[in-house]
Formats: sequence, C-alpha cells, structure tokens
Amino acid sequence: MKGFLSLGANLGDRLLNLQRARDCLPAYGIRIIDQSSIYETKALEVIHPQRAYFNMVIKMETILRPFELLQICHQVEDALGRQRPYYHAPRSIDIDILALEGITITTAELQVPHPRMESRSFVMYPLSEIAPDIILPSGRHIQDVKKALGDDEIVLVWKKQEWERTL
Ligand code: PH2
Ligand code: MG
Ligand code: MG
Repeated sequence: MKGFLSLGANLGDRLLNLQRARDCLPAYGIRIIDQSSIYETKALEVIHPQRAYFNMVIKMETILRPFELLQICHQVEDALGRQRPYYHAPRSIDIDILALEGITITTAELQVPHPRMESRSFVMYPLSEIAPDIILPSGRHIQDVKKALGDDEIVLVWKKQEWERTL
C-alpha cells in the first residue's frame, strides 16, 4: 500500500527533528519512495501565536495496516520527545497520514484521507512537489487547490537538493 505522510516540527531543532523522524521510518517497515523539500510555514489553526513550522511530505509504501501505521507514527513521535499538553500545542514532531491508496477511514481516532489537508498550504505545497498531477479527495486538481490557497503562509523553502546535502 502506497500513501503520503505529512511531517511537521516547530519545537527544538526543527530540521533535525524532521530528518530523524524520516530516518526512523524504514526500520518500522515504511519504505520511503520520495520526499519533498522542506517548507518553513506560519503556524496555522493555532489559538496563540507559535513559532513557524518546518513541514515536508513523504511518499511511502508499507505492508502495515492503517491502524498499525498510525501506531508507528505515534511511536516515532514519542521517541522524538513529543509532548501533548493541549490541542495543536507546539511539537517536536508530528507525523500525520494524509492519504492511503484506495483506503477511506472515518473513525474518531483516524481519518483517511486527512480531512483538513486541502485547506493547508503547508501540506498542498510540499505534496504538489512529489505528486504534481494528483486529484485530491474532493475531486479537485492539486494545482488548482494550491493556487486558491496562495503562498502567504510559506516563509521559506529549503530545496530538496540543499538539505539532502546536510544528511
Ligand atoms: N500542524 C498543526 C496545526 N498547524 N501549521 C503549520 N504551519 N504546520 C503544521 O504542521 C501544523 C500547523 C496541527 O498538527
Ligand atoms: Mg497534524
Ligand atoms: Mg498528528
């Protein structure tokens, strides 16, 4: 099963946290097919101002079942020191399942495709880099959604080639 994960960090060394999370995944049976550049983005959907996030999207393949995949995401978050003091609190790392090939899940614990991804420029921009022709769950083309969102919340882009050199 192929799919996309969204990674975000706005606590500690944001770049290192993304890299460490990314590097953990293969050991848990998540094969990385492609990765976006890293986007520095204004914190959205938060009540009080927060430090900007570093965000990226990964295309992956796994034989894990969706709820096993979710559990692994949480495990990696915990291993990287993730605390959960309140909803949308700043975090060292957040790993969200965006979409899984041919799968729809609507439970309180897990919703796939991610219900808010199309309103999030911090997801649409990196996703469009590695899936430029994707038709989103709403039926809209990603380029149209991206255009409608605009890039006001994107602060800085670390091109893939630039930060790969830092590995
Ligand atoms: N994640 C959130 C809430 N707001 N804003 C940005 N820019 N990036 C995120 O990853 C993010 C957010 C909840 O998970
Ligand atoms: Mg999230
Ligand atoms: Mg999350």
